[in-house]
Amino acid sequence: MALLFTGRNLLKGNSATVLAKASTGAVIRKSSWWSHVEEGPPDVIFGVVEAYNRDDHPQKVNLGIGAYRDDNGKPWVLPVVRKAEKMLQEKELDKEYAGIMGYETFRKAAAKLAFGPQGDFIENGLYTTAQTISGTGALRLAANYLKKYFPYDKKVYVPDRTWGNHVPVLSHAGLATDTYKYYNPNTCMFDPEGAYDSLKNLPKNSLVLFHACAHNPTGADPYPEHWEEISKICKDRNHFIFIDMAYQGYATGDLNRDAFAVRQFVKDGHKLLLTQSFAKNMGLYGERVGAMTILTDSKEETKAVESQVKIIIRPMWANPPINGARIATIILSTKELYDQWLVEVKSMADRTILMRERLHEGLEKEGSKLNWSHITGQIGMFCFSGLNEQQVQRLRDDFHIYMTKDGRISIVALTTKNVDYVAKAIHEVTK
Ligand code: IK2
Repeated sequence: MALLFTGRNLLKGNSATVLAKASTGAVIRKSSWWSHVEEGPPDVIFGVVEAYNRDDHPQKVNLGIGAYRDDNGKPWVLPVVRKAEKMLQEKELDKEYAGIMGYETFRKAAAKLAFGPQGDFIENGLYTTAQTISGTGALRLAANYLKKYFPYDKKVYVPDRTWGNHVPVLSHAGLATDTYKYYNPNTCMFDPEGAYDSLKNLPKNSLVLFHACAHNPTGADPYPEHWEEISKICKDRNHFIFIDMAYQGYATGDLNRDAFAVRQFVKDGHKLLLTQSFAKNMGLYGERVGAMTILTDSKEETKAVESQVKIIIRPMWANPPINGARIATIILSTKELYDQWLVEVKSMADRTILMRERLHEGLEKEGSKLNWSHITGQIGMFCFSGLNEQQVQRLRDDFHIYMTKDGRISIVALTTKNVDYVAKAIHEVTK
């Protein structure tokens, strides 16, 4: 087709679109459809991984991503997961779609795991659980549901310091966000008085997001007595509890202890919304296994809520992935596998706690005069070290040690082989 170029710029700057005229006289676009798209910043967490991968120094250490590593620094597939996979393979299951809400057995098992003895409402049908695309999918589904149906101000109060993806997930669904006081930068621990005060001063009927355990990024968890007080304040103010549990079992090594907050809220009569992830506690990261649960007041309400959850899921991912959910289900519902899983979850938590101790000892051995007690005082996969941006940059430039620039250390990336090197480097940049 002969083209007569007019060379006319339709838009200015780097959004130039040159129009061309075909011999028929019709005006067509000549330049790319996407010349106006500007490159965005890298993801704060995955961006660290990319920078680490580009570094070829033999002693490099990646303390950025929150994914468990064994003492050789290698990803660890839980032996119970391997066993479950073998059992599933022998069943020669089909690859049909799961229902929109996912597998019935998985949904019930996930809810039972979270609520334990506080889960009477499960047998009474006063809840609905959707199988989701891991914890992120659960959060996104929750956000879309709350945006549509939360009856009061559609603003989510998140802890001041929260997982870097919380606000993007919530705001992509159209929810406003704000913060409540959570972390004390002086002690590097949870700030109970600040949190109580903040929660008391939120408008009544606020929508409040909590991390159930192993707070990301701070590793600073409320103690049981703090949760009791938080629950009471939220009840008095009629706040809605939106609780994200991405690390059940991973914090203390005990699935029940880690679910304390969730169960305390239920015990106190909160009809909450819960998101769950099996990425960390079963090591099913890439399998994307998660759940979202909403508690209801009646079976009629359950029916209505579930129907609307389905309506939200259908145009998002239609049906959840089946493989990981089958693995999780067989582990949760087979005694032998479940018992093995408990031991393996605990071993991950124990190695994490040990690495905290070793890092702390290493800094003491180096002769650091700073107070590093928060390294062992915090819990879970991450330590919020208190290192500032310049120190983080020096660790990267001088020692090839990578972490997010807020100073978050993924403790599970430490091993008996690299922990002393990391301690020495941290001491050097904080002298
Ligand atoms: N909620 C919280 C609090 C999380 O920490 C995560 C996982 N984050 O892990 C990556 C990192 O911070 O390095 C999630 C939800 C959701 O995780 P997923 O979608 O993998 O289940």
